[in-house]
Amino acid sequence: MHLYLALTLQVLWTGVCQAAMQHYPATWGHYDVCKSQVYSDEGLTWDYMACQPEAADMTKYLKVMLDPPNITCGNPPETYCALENPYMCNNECDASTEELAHPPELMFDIEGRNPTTFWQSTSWKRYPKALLVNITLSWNKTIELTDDIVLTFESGRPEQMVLEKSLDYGRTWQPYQFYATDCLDAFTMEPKTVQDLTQHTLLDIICTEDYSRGYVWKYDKTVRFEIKDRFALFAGPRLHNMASLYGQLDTTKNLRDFFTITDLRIRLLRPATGATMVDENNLSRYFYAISDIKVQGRCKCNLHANSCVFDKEKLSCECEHNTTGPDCGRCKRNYQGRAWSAGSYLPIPKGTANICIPNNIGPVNCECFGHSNRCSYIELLNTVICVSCKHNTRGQHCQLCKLGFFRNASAELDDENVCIARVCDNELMRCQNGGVCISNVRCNCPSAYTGLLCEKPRCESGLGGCRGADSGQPPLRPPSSFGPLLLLLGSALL
Ligand SMILES: [Ca+2]
Repeated sequence: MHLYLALTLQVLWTGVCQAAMQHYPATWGHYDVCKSQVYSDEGLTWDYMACQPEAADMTKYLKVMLDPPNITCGNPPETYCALENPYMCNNECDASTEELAHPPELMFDIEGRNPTTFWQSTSWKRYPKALLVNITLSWNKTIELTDDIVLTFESGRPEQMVLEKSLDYGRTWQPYQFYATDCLDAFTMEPKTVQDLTQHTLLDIICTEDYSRGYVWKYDKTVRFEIKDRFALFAGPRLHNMASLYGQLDTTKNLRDFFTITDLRIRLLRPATGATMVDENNLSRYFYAISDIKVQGRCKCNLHANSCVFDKEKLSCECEHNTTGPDCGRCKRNYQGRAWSAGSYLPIPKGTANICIPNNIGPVNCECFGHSNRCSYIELLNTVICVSCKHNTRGQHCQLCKLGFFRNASAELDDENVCIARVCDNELMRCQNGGVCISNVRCNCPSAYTGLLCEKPRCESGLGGCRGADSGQPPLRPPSSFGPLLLLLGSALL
């Protein structure tokens, strides 16, 4: 029997997390512990489990870059007009005055203040030349998105924009979603919404008019990339079946990659104009302003770490399972006894850790005769043992029977019935009244006795030995070795 000490360890782990950097309330359950100590037949050992860091606010760890670099307003100072009222031009931007400056970091500060703080671009002075701005968010680390990306625009939402992602630190880019008041006109794409997607089309890149159409900026300022709606295609409407999503993520690399990024790029292509015609006489009405960007995610550690540290401006996983690298993406030196592989989400709730094992262990022998599919590496003994042997088995390879169970001589080692609770045993003389134990399964009783252990006298007419069985009294029990003799004697006397 294994005694799990996971709870104690979790407490210890929490301490480690806090010391390292971050610890967030568990929201997704499971996978928060990489290993726990277990008592097995071989003594105190480690049991390894797939694990991952908690989801967190990832905007704390990014670098933001604007292109063109001088696109932020205020140098030289400018005066802006309200989009809905060209005669209301009291909005000043001056980079040299803190209260009037709108630098990029104001997209990531804590909101809730009044008035809101925001980044703002220069105005559309060079109309009709397009007012283009790229905002690049870089983590220098692969992260997995866990919630919607939400951009909050302080003036109108852009009439055209593209959200892009990179998986290779900004070398190559792919679109995530197109946004336009008119998708056909802007990108020659049919307008769609996330609700049009199915499990089969989840990876399709769509153009949506949901976040651009209609001039209602006062009420709706957000532009979203809907992560949770996409998750829900597998996990159900309230994400109640994450196991199903995890199962898909385990087996479908494209799906995993879809939610994985190292960088995001917001390409602003055309600001809100509020009307069909751009007012060329008052271009100070047209600009971009973003007050908040939300990116929730977690460090990608390939299910080999449950914490991630931010040190020297860089995120990296605190790798377990003898793995290493910023994403725990390879085996440590001297632990390359088998090919690296990511931990697996399945089976729920523990997943399979797929730990790296030492070089000198020889061929990996997670051989458990079909009584377990999980092995644990014991560093002290430099050996791999089966964990959680089923079918009443135990031992390094589940090759022994648990206490109280006996080897079924008629079954092979990989038979589910290899260990059975037993009836008898010749050494302990458990068969009574001279019975003989046959293959530990049954007692071969002398003719005058019956019962599992030959404990009952046989109640045949003319035999007086089972008197008590009829009267409800306990039968008279002669000493077992004399039983047959006395019975013979009794019958001779009658
Ligand atoms: Ca802000």
